[in-house]
Amino acid sequence: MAIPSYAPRYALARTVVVSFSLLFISFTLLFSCRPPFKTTLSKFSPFTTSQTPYTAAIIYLARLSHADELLESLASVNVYLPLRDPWPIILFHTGDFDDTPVQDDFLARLREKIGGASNRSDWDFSDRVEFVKLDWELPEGIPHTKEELNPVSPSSWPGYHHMCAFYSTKIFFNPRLQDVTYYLRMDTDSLFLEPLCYDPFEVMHTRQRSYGYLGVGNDAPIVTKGLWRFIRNYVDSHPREVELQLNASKTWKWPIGSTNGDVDLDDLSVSGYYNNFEIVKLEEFRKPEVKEWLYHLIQYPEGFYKWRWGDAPLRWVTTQMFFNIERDTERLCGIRYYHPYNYLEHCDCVPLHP
Ligand SMILES: Nc1nc2c(ncn2[C@@H]2O[C@H](COP(=O)(O)OP(=O)(O)OP(=O)(O)O)[C@@H](O)[C@H]2O)c(=O)[nH]1
Ligand SMILES: [Mg+2]
Repeated sequence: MAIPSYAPRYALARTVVVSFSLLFISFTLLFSCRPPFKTTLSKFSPFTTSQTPYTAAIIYLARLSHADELLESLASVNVYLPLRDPWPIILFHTGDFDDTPVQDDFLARLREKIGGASNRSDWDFSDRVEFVKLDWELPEGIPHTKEELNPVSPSSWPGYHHMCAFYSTKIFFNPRLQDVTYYLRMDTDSLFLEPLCYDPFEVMHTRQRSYGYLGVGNDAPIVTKGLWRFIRNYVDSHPREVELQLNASKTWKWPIGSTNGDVDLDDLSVSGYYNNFEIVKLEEFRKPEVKEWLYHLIQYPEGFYKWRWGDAPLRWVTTQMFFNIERDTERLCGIRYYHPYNYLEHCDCVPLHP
């Protein structure tokens, strides 16, 4: 008779054990497969930005006379730059690549150099190359001969000066880049030396950066004459938009001794990014306050065409004036890169999603 008397208690115990087991399994499944809501948000929110669409391009300012070094540089892009998508490679030029036979010959040489299709893309690397012509004209308001203008760097006048004006200001408004989110600039004498362990566009996009760079140097006072005063005047006339930002910046330094006249500003160099490699989020440089500054620069053509103000210091000044350097800029580590006269401190390559 023990059996009947124990049966209900056993059934009760079994129900309790089964219920607890089911409850335990449900909780285990719930928490192991789907983390709590808060965890889900914090764990995945950094990547949600990389889900928003973006477009990118690799750009060069090219010269037929430097075709050999350009081919070397392109070959290094093909081999060492891992990109999520086969973004276009835009070769801006000023007419020397305009004829179809010239373009065809260059592309044939490129194919010969890199040996056919890239191993990372369905597209042949050379199919991604585009030629885009720029019309460079000397601006109004300055003499159009070297003798009258007397530039500080006559041997490179006017080509190099056009280049500085182009990369400092006009590039952001070039029609071909209108729908491009990020460009990566290379110069014909820029080279990647080893494979990179991440896609730099993905890093910029995921971390919501506006400017990516490798290092900072400076331009000699011989080619920055008048620039410090030009900056000072602009900042003085924009106390809220620009001066506050500069004062808050940990990286911006006004020249010491300049306010009491102890130092001649024209004897002082201006810092500059080594922007022969850079990644730019174009829309950030098209904001009204940045545009106003860039327009102010264009309105003073002597800056570029007589004093040869460079795009490197002007990129530094522009980002300092309008960006929060810690939040908006990215030092892109781990890129083994060569460009003449640049001394880059190495920092390790860390994959974006280790
Ligand atoms: N079409 C064209 N391109 C130019 C001219 N001058 C420079 N460039 C290009 O602009 C980019 C920067 O020029 P670089 O001469 O390399 O300038 P840099 O790096 O400041 O100077 P270096 O230290 O001599 O390399 C390169 O891709 C050049 O090919 C020019 O007169 N015409
Ligand atoms: Mg160069």
